[in-house]
Amino acid sequence: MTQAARLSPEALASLPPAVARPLYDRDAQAVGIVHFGIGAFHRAHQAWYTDAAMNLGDRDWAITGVSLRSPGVARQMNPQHGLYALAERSGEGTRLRVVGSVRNVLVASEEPESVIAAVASPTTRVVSLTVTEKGYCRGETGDLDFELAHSLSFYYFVAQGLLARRKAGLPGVTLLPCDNLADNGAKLERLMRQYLERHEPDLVAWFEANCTCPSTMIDRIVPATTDEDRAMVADALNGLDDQACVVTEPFSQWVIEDRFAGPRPGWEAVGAQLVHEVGPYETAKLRMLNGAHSLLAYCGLAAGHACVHEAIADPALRHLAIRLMREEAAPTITPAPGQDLAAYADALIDRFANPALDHRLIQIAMDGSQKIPQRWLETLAANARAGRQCPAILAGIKAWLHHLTGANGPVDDPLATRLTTLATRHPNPADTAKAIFTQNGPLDGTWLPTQHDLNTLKET
Ligand code: CS2
Repeated sequence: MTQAARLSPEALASLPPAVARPLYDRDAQAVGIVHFGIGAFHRAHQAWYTDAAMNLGDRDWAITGVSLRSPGVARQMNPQHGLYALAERSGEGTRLRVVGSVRNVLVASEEPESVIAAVASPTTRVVSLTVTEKGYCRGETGDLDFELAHSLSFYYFVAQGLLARRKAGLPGVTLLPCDNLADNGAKLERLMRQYLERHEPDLVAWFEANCTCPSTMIDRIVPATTDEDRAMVADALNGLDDQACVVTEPFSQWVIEDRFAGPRPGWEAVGAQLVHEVGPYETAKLRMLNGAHSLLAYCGLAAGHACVHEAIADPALRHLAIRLMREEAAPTITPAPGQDLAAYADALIDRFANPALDHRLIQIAMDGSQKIPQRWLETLAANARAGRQCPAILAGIKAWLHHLTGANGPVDDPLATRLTTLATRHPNPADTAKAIFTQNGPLDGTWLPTQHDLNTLKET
């Protein structure tokens, strides 16, 4: 059998007319952005916004993607010169666009000097990150865990790149975190400073004077791409093989604190919101969307479902998700002007119900210890201060504790060993909760269960 040809710049002209494609001269664009963590989310979100901005005439914002360890994405994208198709899917059908903003992908473990050179390049003005919650290498106190941040973390490459920029008399960069952490800009700034204080103390003042870390709220549901997705895209591309394609929903949102160290793409012309204060959007998104997602993941798996759209069609789980969003999360959020949290909850239910996305619950269940604090514990703590109970989140916690016993297969979490040991040692979820959320426990700090909470967890 002959191998299908790969998607390539040469193939663009002969794609079916319904497939949108880059409207700019890709080769003529300088690299303006270096992005750490070029997974499916980045390709469906920031790279897509940047491509749209260049389609409107913005220039020189090509992206060099960096994978810290795995060569997988580089092997998918480099043979295609960075091109990939983005499929927006819903009950109404599929829309396809070939995105052209990614120039190349570097694998940091294989070519560290090229990564440093990319950060240090005069045309680079933005260094963005989607490294997942655990990629920030935070210890239990929220400070930088120097051991974790030591080998092959983005901190090293950014620090070396900034050193070279200072030496060459170049301006600083904007460090843009694109991960689901509360107050992600301030957190990144603090952690980066801690790294520099330890490893490059002479650079701290320069970093503070020349770089900024705006906070962002990023939102788009992006299931891991499957072989079926790749086959569907190949069909739509006249049989071309696209190893880097991504499948996502039509919706997307990006709210960015307008605090850049230098030039940036005109993302606001293509739907991003540049605002003074990201907090209300970020808090609503983390506590409502992501909070309900994690609830559906753990409770849905326990009920035998595989995907989000199946879990949300289950009346009991739908009721729990609505309760979490409307009655537990929303009352803890001070909305931004014009932000309607009840309408937001309704829109989220519709997005979860998208029948054309197979968003697997097990994908969301991953890394619970890194996600639960900003998704559930802050809501629990705020409600506790107001004397309110949170039965929906407690149902989620109970299902997470069950997940930690290995009920849904091996636990994928950086704290898996500690958590699974505690979960299997205590037969009763209330005792496991006490051990996990207590002082010096693995999730100490944000929320301490009351006796009433423990009784709720104990009930079957
Ligand atoms: C999900 C998120 O995997 C998860 O934990 O909750 O990735 C979610 O799909 C995105 O944040 C949506 O913007």
